[in-house]
Amino acid sequence: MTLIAADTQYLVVGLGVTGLSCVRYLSAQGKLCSVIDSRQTPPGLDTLRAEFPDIEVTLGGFDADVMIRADVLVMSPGVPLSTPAVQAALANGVRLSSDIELFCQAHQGRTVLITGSNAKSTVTSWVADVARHAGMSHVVGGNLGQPALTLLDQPVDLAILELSSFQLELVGPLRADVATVLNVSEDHQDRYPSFAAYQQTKQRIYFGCRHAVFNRDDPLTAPLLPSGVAQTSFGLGQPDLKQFGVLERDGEAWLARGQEAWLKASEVALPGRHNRNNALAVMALADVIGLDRDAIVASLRQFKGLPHRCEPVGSINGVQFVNDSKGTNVGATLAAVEGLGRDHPGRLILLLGGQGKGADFSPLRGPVAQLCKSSWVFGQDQAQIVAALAVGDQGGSVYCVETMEQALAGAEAESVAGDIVLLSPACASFDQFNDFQHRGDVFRSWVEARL
Ligand code: UMA
Ligand code: ADP
Repeated sequence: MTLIAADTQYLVVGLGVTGLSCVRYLSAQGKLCSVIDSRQTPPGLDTLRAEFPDIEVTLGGFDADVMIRADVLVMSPGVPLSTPAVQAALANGVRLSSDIELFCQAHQGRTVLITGSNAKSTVTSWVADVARHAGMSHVVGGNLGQPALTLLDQPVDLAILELSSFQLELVGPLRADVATVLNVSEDHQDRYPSFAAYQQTKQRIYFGCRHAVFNRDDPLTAPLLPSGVAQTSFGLGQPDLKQFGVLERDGEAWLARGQEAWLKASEVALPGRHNRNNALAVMALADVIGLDRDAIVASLRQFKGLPHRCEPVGSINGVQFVNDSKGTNVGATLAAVEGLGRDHPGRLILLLGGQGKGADFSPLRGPVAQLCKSSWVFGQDQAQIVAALAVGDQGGSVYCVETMEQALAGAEAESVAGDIVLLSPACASFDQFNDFQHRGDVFRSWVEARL
């Protein structure tokens, strides 16, 4: 427990939605706070000036002298810890905090914290759906949607937070009732000195937790915790006692807790084998937090998922079109290709490309060659992707086009009934679109115009 003096000076670093939520929270608590942002006109400035005309704001750069004068820096996730002025403040004994730490200190109910390189938003929303089925009052947010501190406005039994690695850089023990790392694969390598540093940041979610849930198929998610902290695992193999996994019964795959078969894998509403893994994570998290089995099973049968995550958007002449625009890194696209492709080998037509964020695309080569009929590559980092996919003469054709619409037209012309055209770009969208939602919306509109 850290004792905070009444005259502690908080400096909110960054004025996006997180920074504004921090100012509102700290001011409501009667704390002294000021704001700094590296931009001249950050997004929340007008609102801040209208609501808090007396708050001191430093703009246009991170001034180390201003940071050093504070007692606590409340960091926004978009500002890296490596920022020189932040490092200078740290060296001068200034403490770092974040909205997530403040939330976890203030929230009175139970907390589920969820991180991972992929599937965070899906699993977070899915656990919230189970809570809804169970009739438990809950809030959901964090990296997904509402900044954490805004969730304190409604007192509830359960808070379900999605946390990014950025939000985990700055936190002390979060004391979650249940915490999980769903999976770890390469992402945000522009922010971290190494993959190990990124993976270790994800591990911080487990600090001080009462119960850790991890993916036993992905060793990087296993908690490095003192013995005595309860742990539950999920994975696609047969589960041990009280663990979550898949059982074979009469030739059918069942999702199970130990030897208790809860429902047939084929009954899960979300398509794709990767969503079996996500369903098992949801079962484990919801069970550990005390939500009842009937509510869990009802949600698994009905939850339709979020837009832009392997979302079926329509069929044209028996060809299904699937929008996975949120597949913005190699790990996500691998999951989508294997998740949908294993049940339809040779029927996938993959559309990918955009800004590759310096990623290594070579892990896609084997699965794409094995499972995809062809790949249509567009966007800024087309050359790197094509170089990674088009090696040797195994697998389907790889086509280069300029735009996603050209890729769609080519894929439609090539497809026959029973095929699946999958947009899962493995890249950020900003070279040709506003964001991943815009890219997914363009994909969907193209399909809908032909229905
Ligand atoms: N920035 C500056 N100078 C500053 C402060 C910020 O240039 O002084 C820039 C950052 O580099 C960043 C942008 O402003 O590009 C936004 O940063 P921020 O920390 O102000 O962000 P918020 O608006 O508070 O939104 C953040 C999350 N954004 C980031 O982590 C970059 C949102 O996640 C999150 O929904 C929100 O808090 C509420 O919790 C977005 C995101 O892209 C969706 N997350 C990444 C991801 O999912 O991969 C991690
Ligand atoms: P996040 O919030 O972590 O970005 P989302 O739920 O938004 O996660 O899903 C992002 C992408 O992750 C999806 O488009 C899908 O391709 C991929 N994905 C879904 N489930 C998994 C999984 N179990 N492992 C890896 N990738 C996955």
